[in-house]
Formats: sequence, C-alpha cells, structure tokens
Amino acid sequence: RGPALAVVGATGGAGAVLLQILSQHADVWGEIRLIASPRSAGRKLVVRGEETEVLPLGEEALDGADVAVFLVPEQVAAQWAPVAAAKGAVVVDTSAAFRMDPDVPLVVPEVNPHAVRLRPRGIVASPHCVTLALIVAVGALHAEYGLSGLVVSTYQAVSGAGRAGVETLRAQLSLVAGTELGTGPGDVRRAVGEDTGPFAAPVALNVVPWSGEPADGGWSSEELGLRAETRKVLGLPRLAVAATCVRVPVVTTHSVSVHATFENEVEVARAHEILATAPGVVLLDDPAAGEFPTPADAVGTDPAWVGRVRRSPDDPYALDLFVCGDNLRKGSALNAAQIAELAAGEFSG
Ligand code: 2RA
Repeated sequence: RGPALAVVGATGGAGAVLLQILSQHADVWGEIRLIASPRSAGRKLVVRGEETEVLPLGEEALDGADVAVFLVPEQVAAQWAPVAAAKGAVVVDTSAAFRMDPDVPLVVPEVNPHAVRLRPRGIVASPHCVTLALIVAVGALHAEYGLSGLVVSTYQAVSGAGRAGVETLRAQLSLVAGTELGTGPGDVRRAVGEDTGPFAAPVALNVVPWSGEPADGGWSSEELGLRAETRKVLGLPRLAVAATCVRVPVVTTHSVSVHATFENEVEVARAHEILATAPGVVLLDDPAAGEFPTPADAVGTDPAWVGRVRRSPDDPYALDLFVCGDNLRKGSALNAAQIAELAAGEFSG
C-alpha cells in the first residue's frame, strides 16, 4: 500500500482539478482522504473511481496522513498546515501562507525538485498561478543561459479570482453581447453597472491593469509576489524582475509576455531546442503559419505552451517570448500533485 494522502480543500475549484489529476496520474497512493470545511463535509466525491465521503477539517481528519495537500485560503493553511506537519505529514501548501518563509522550500518539480527534501517545518510551498505560468519555461532557459533579468506583463484569466471572477465575466459579457458598446468613454462601465465583482473595473470588452492588493511603490502584491517567488525558486536573490499584472476577459489560462535577459548571448534556434525538450513545456512557434500559444488552446492542458521566441534586435543577451498556462492545473492543483508525488517517492525508499 502507498502512502496515505489527505486532500484539504477537496470541494473547491482547485480541489476538483486535483481529484481529476489524481484519477489520471499513475496511482502512487494508498488511502486518499478528502477533507473540507465542516459546512462542505459529508458530501461524497469520486476519486480514482471510488465514491469518497468528505471529512470535516480537524485534528482527527489529519491523523495518519503521510502527505497532505492544502488547497485552501491562506488563513486556513496558516492554522492547519502546521498541525498536519506536527502529526508527521509532508505538507504541500498552495496558498501564500508560507511561500516566503525561509524554512519552507518553494518548489516547481521541473525546476528545483531537489528543494522538496529540505523542509525544516515539514511544509513545502507551491508558487502562485502567475509565477507558475512562466517559471517552467524561463527556468529551462535559465539552466542554459543564466537569467539576469525579467520584464513581464501578465494576461490573467478571471478564474484566478475564483468562481466569483468567472460569474462576473459571464454576467458582464451577457450585458454587452449584441451591443455597439466599447466605442465611447465609460460606455461599458455604465452598461455593466457599479458592481464589478472581484475586479477594480469592468473586465468584459476591457483589460484591468491590476491583480492582488496594493503594495509598496504602486506595485501590486501579485507583481511583487511574482518577483519574490521567481527569485526564490531559481535561487537568484538579486534577480531584477519588473511585472505588470493585467486581468483579461479569459475564463481560465494565464498568459505572460516575457522579456528575459541572460548572462550569455542567446540564439533562437538553441532556445527552441531547449524549450522543445524541456519537461512540462510545449513549443508552438510558427507565427507565419498562425501557430502560437493562446489561452483558448492551452486551457485544460498541463504544459506551459511557449511561442513568439525572438532575440531582441537591440540586445543579443535578451529573448522575448509568450507563454500560456492553465492557472487551475499547473497554476495550482497540478504543481501541488507533482510535489506530493515527489514526497510520495520518499516513502517508497
Ligand atoms: C489571480 N493569481 O489570478 C491570482 C490568484 N489566483 O487572481
């Protein structure tokens, strides 16, 4: 029998994706225990083809878990991840609660798998969905060329803001469908009304240059988080990162335009070879044939889709590229599942 896995947050959006992934991946687990808030407990969900009752989050539910994946809000993880770790579980947390804790490794299995073993608190953190959209491709290029700087703009799907984000977009799209809106200042805003849901402005027929909370210097928490997480995963504490996070009218899949500078001169042909062979990356780069990644094609898949690879005409040490990644799969549940599978390997000796 394999190690016992506890899934905390099994009834949420990312939880549903994780259960699907656990049913698709090679089965390395013994018991899989589903846990959620007391109000969601008692429901029955199917995992590995078996109907399983959801247990209420508490001390008892966590007893005996060898690995515990947390897909819950930050404050819930902050309270319960240490409890699970104290009981001997390897905890994989997808929230921001521990990402910057020096005693908690921040792991992307394709980039820094070794880091999973050094976990003084018994907790391993998974980066947030925007970092995960770009880090697998950028990490592969870093391994060859040595990354020295990043300037990125994100194009974030509304499901990054949960069900409320998706419902807001769909409601706003229904209000603007079949109209002539988007042609005069404030016309879309007046049509969708004051309530723009989790977003600071209308997202239908619009883009919103903001995601996260206000932080220092006019940056958003997500922009500074992307910078800090990329530095930590790549082990580059002084890496220059300038990020602009933008919300776009896409349901699921984040996209990122990347300007990356390196210590060594780059060649597009070699960058193509690296990306075409990098684990977790699919290269789709033939613009003349209309071939490049788009969210509509990448959604529901596991890889980071990379295209538009160009060497800067002004700097032989710089590459520009465009990457798409499903924010609910690799951006959350898949990365957590891959880290959990790394930890499960420790139990098989
Ligand atoms: C967002 N990255 O897209 C944030 C959290 N998932 O809203």
